[in-house]
Amino acid sequence: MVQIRQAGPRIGVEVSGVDLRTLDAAGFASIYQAWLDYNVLVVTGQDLTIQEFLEYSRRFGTVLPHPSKSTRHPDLPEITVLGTGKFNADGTLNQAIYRRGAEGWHTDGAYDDVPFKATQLYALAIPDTGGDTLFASGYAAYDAMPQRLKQRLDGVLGAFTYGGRSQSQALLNPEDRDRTPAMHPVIRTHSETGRQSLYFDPGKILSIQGAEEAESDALIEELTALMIQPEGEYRHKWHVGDVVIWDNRCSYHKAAGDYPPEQDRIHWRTSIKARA
Ligand SMILES: O=C(O)CCC(=O)C(=O)O
Ligand SMILES: [Fe+2]
Repeated sequence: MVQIRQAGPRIGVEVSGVDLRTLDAAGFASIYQAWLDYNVLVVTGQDLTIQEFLEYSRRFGTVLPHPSKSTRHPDLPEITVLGTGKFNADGTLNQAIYRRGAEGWHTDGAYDDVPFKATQLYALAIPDTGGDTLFASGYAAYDAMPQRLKQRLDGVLGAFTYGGRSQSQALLNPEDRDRTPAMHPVIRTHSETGRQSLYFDPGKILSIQGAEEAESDALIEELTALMIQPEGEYRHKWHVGDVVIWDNRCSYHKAAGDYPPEQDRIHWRTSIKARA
C-alpha cells in the first residue's frame, strides 16, 4: 500500500510501498505534488538498474550531465557517481570526493544561468554510521527575514560562481573553471508553487548586485546566519535503495561528511532541469 508521510515539520516527505519502475501517471502526479509541497521527497525500498533510475529521473524534467566531468559515469554522462575513487594512488583520502557536498549548506547549480531544478540520489552503499544528508527550507528562511531585509533585497540580484569567494573548484577540469558569474534574484518566486523563498548559497555567492562591497558582505553574512531555520530542517538517514530528490529552487542541503572513510558510501546522482 502506498503511504505518504511528512518527514519534517516544514520540509521532507517519505513515500513507501511504491515500485518506481511501474508507477503510473496518477501515482507519479501525487508524489510530484508532495515533492512540491515538501521540497525533499524520499522514496524507500527501491531496486533500480542505472537505466531505471535515469528513466525515473526524467519524469521530473531533463537530465543533464553535471559539470564535474571526472565524476561522471564513464558510459552514462548524465549519471554522476558519488563516493567512488575516494583514495588517491598514494593511499591518501581524496577530500574533494570524500567531502563533496559537505563544505557547507548550498543549492546545486547556482553558478548556472538556469540552475538545476532538482537533484536526485539513489543509495547503493551506505556506511554503518554517519553519512546523513541535511536539508533546509528556503521558504522558512524567507519567512524568517526581517521586513527591512525583504525590502532591501526586493528585486535585487546576487552574483554566483562555482567556487564562490573561496574559489574552490577542485572537481572541475581546468577548461571549466572561472566562468562568468550567474545572476539570480535573491528573493525567488517559485515557478510552480508561486511561493517566495530565499535563494542563497554562501559558498557560491560573490556579491549582491548594486551594493557597495562592505554592505554586500554584511548582507551575505546576515543571510548566512538566518538561512537555516530549525523548524525548516530535515535530516535524512540513508538506507540502501532510498531514492531522494530535492528542489534546488527552494531548499538547501549539505552532506554530513562524517562517516568512516574506509566504508563505502556510494550514490548514483542525476541533475535535472525544467523541460524547455
Ligand atoms: O552526498 C550527499 O549527501 C549530498 C551531496 C551533494 O551536495 C549533492 O549531491 O549535490
Ligand atoms: Fe549538493
